[in-house]
Amino acid sequence: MTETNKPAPGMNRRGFLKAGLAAGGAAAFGGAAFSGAAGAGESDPLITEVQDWNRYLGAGVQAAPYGVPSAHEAHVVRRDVEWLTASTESSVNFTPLHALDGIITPNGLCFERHHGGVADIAPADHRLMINGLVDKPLVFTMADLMRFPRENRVYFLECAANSGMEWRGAQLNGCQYTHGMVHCVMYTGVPLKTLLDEAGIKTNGKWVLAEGADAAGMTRSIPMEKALDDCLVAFKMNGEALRPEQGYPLRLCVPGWEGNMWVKWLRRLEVGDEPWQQREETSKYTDLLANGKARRFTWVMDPKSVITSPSPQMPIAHGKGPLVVSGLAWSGNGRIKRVDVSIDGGRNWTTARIDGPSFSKALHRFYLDIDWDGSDLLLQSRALDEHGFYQPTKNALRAERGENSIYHNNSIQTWHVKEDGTVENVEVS
Ligand SMILES: Nc1nc2c(c(=O)[nH]1)N[C@H]1C(S)=C(S)[C@@H](COP(=O)(O)O)O[C@H]1N2
Ligand SMILES: [Mo]
Repeated sequence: MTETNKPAPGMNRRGFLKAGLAAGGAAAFGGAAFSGAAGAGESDPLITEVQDWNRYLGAGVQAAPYGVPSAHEAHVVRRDVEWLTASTESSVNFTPLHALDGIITPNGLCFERHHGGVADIAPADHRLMINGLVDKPLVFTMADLMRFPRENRVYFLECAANSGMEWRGAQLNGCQYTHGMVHCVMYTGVPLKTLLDEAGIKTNGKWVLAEGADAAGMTRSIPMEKALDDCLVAFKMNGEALRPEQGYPLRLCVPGWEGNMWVKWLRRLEVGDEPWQQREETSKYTDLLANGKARRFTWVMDPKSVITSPSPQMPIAHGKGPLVVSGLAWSGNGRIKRVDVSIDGGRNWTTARIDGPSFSKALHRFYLDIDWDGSDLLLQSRALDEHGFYQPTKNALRAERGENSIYHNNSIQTWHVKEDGTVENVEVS
């Protein structure tokens, strides 16, 4: 141990690790760690020579009136898979989960799923109509909506087709592609119940049809129980106006339920006595079973998790020694109670540490801090929610649902970490 990485009097272990890091303190981790910086005795020009950013003034305030990420983060972007869809207007791109931390998705990185492109609507031109089985049909302007009591809530949104390409076997090399049809933001909006109460639901009003103003005219039937429970008519995400891609100026939040129901550019809510059997709840977003019958109205997104780092786009670059294994877990039923991580393909499991806020129907961040010995790993995670529902293996899921499905794949994902630190998507079930 060199003089510099000896703990100062009163310094805790955490402070000691930090001090060791600053000094390139390999000693603290048996020599293998922190090989990026020059070792003791060598001189590091990044320390000994004055750098440009230290010599010259930087950009002034207002250089970027709406800030953008550092140019060094330019690789952290949404990405699409060209062969997946015939056009970009009815398509999807994916959240770069591998490069993010915590539980909130930055607005510019939330995956997009459109069926008819992004509608461009001036707030002054937007209307929300409530009609059907109500005492008093109503039309709200955005200005009207701003006068109702509002709430802030953090929710994940997952497309039912997330991980759909992985049903039959490992396909896409990166959690951005296998699991990136999920995002989690704080919404500000008016509870749907408040608006429905304003119109007055007739006693035979049992369903609500939500309709979008985009070229796709997305329409979905929502049972009244859910509409009156926790649905939100949102106009803000992470504090600022919804992004155009996310439904500006108004979208419906249907917490814990499949993303397709979260109608963007929300323009109409019709109250009815039965579901409307729209395209998106019959021909699409149903689950074709092995016997040829399809499950319908499979709304809740079951417990799921994925290790975001290491992962194919986030290989281990530092060799053996301390390794932060990190990932995300979520459940449409409520909070995540526990996440287990396996490094040997599901034979042995260790409970991971959940860090950060634990909100119902929101992403949860977990960590497992291990000492990697440099050997092959088969990394898996499995989530358990507060209602006792477990994330299944792929085989368990296929035994129940067959091989025809696309939607609602919440099975356990495996990453093969190789000795050189590269990572590949494999199936171990
Ligand atoms: N009006 C409208 N709403 C929509 C869609 C759409 O194409 N049009 N796509 C749905 C689907 S399939 C999903 S998964 C989510 C995606 O939301 P996002 O683009 O904010 O990620 O929006 C849903 N709401
Ligand atoms: Mo979706």
